[in-house]
Amino acid sequence: MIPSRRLLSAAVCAAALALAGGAALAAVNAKAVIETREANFKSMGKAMKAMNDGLKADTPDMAAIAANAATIRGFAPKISTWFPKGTGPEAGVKTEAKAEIWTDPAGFAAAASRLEPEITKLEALARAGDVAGARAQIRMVGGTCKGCHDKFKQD
Ligand code: ASC
Repeated sequence: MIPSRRLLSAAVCAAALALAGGAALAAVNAKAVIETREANFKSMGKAMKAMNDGLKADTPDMAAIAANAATIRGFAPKISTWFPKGTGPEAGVKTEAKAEIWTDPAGFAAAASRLEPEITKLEALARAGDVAGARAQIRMVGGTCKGCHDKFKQD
C-alpha cells in the first residue's frame, strides 16, 4: 500500500520533531555540564586566591592553607572528565573552553593531570607548617593552572 501524502508528511514531521527535541536536549545538557564545570573552576579559583592571600601574611594560617589545598586536590583528578564531546564552542552556550581540548585530547589530559601532584605537595607542606616551602610550591601549582589555561582556555 502506498502511504497517503498526509501520512508521509506526518511521519516527516514526527522525525523532524524528534531531531529538534534531541538537539534541544543536547543543548540543555551542554549548558548544565558547562555551568557545573565553571562552578568547579570558580571554587578552585577561590581556594587559590585564599591561599595566595593567606601565604602573604607574616604568620599564615597553615591549617586554612591545607584546607584550601585539599579542596583543589579533590577536584584535580576529575578535571579532564568535565569536557564531554558537545560541550565546546560548538555547543551554542557561552564557554571559555577552546576547541583544542577536543582536537588534542592527549595534550589536554596531560596538561590537566599536572595539577594533582603539585597541589598534593602543597597540601603536605601546609600540613607540615612549612611556610617557605608552601610559598614556593604555590607557584608550582599556579604554573600548572597557567600551563593548561594558555593552551586550552579562551582569555
Ligand atoms: C590562580 C588562578 C589561576 C592561576 C593562574 C596562574 O591563582 O586562579 O587560574 O593561578 O592565574 O597563572
